[in-house]
Amino acid sequence: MRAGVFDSGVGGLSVVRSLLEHRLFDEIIYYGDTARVPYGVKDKNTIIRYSLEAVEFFKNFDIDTLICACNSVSAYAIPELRAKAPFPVFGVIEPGAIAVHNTITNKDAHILILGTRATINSGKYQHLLEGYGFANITALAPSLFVPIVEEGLFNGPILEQAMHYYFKDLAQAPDVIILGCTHFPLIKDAIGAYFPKALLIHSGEAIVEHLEGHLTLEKQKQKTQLKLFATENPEGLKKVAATWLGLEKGMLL
Ligand code: DGN
Repeated sequence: MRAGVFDSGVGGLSVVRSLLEHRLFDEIIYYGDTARVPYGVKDKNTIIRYSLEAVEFFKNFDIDTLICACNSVSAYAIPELRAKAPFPVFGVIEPGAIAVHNTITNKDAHILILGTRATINSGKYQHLLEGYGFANITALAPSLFVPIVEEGLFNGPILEQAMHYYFKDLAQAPDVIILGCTHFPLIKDAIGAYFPKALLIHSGEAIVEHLEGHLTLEKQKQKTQLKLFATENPEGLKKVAATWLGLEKGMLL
């Protein structure tokens, strides 16, 4: 099976990492819109327009399914993409909310959603979680985390200060944290150390579980082959992939 993975930039590689670990696909075609990142500060219509262009890109490949790794895309564009795409399309928000629903039985648990401004303003996570009966929800858009991750500062004083800046006014420590942005799984250890009692929900792991329930997938014996495309600076994307994914020889096509 061949999957397409779409993201606004390099961040979606955090989802690819989970897909590689679980060996769900023979091949993954990754398309990062690095020329127009970030999507998280753009409005709904722009995000939909850019995402439809990604569908056109993937029509050139014989993919069996498209995974939108980007939470901002998942927040706004899934119905439009499903209407236009000749392959099944999955976003990461619904799987993330389902993962909370399946794991947490206490409806009073304090759930902290972290995402881009677009994701948080869409209210999509909040709406789904409220539908599952959760009432104690806080949604935050810690925008500075994105450039901090892109600088490779996965721990240390700058990240510590940023976490303090965003988290210091929380009235209650969270029981669950949704890492609702492609970049945040890369700083999950630091966020987990800040809130040691919280359960962290990672989009990559949540989508793997969701896909296993929705597609007929057989665990591949061979390692997944990866093809990387970017709308700007594909070499930069390959470099980040080498660091984030720990790619072995022969995996990159
Ligand atoms: N990929 C985006 C997301 O998950 O919402 C984060 C990067 C961005 O476009 N701001």
